[in-house]
Amino acid sequence: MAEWTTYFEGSNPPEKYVENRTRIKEFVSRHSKEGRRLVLVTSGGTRVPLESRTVRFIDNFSVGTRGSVSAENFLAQGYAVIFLHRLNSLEPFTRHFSRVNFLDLLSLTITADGSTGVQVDPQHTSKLVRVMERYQQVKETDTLLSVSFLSLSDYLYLLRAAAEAFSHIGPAAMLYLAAAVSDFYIPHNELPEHKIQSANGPLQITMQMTPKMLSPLVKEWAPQAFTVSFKLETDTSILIIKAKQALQKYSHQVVIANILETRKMTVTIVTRDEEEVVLMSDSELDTGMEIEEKIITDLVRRHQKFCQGS
Ligand code: 9Z3
Repeated sequence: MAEWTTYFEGSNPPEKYVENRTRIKEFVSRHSKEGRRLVLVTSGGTRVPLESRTVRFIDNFSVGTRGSVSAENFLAQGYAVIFLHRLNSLEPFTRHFSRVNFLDLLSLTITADGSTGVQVDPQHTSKLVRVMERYQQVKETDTLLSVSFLSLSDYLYLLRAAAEAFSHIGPAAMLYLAAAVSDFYIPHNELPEHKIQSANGPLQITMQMTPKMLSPLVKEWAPQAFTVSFKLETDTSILIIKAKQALQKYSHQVVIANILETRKMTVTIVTRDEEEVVLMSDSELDTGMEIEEKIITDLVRRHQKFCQGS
């Protein structure tokens, strides 16, 4: 039996799995009938529990900037977006105010008859208007479906559900896998039920390898889709080699290679035939431009070609 089948058999689906799978299917079918391209954007880090009634867990650095900014850019390019993200990580539109206390955006007003109200503080109005205009349009067209995950297994179940929903729409679907997914986990049946006791002394754990889900995703779940994965490294000397190895191993369309510390300044878009370096200049960064705008413009062009060629 394939590693990934064993993984799903040994773990439980997340809460509200059936409802979320139905929401995803309906979203895909509605937008594909309306002639829109669709993209699944995965975002944020997966949590790996150390106990089944989880007190402690292993997590990672990802905050969901890449995914949430990319989702906004896909929406701006006319895509319908399924945003599969880590609970409480950054989300499209609200991310612009994630570090702001929302009460500081408002000020109290007192009218002539003495009644009290609130209004947006003038210094924040123009930014709020810019974000609201885009958000409002997305709400009206209902082009953004947000689904959250917490643990690694939640993520993998929902990834499979979304990829399978895409299997009906062929090359019009893109998978953009920016979530930082743990390579290691402890199988459900090996987890202690209760909180691990420090009285037992130093903790030693053995973790299993997470099955590489890109393999069934490309071969079985959504074989006709345009699939983009990310390769993250901290050692520049192995980054491109690893990205190329991934392309060879899984035979999907694109790997975006990035280094932890420089990921907002530069990435390399790696395909079978070329490596394209995307670079942000200091002046672009100073104006608040984000690298995802360039990445998504490039991918939309490649996806267009892919659809025409299929
Ligand atoms: C990425 O490489 C993303 O660009 C980041 C974005 C996670 C670095 P942030 O959320 O960070 O904006 O803070 N994602 C994929 C990372 C990953 O786990 N890739 C696997 C690997 O490198 C392949 S699936 O082996």
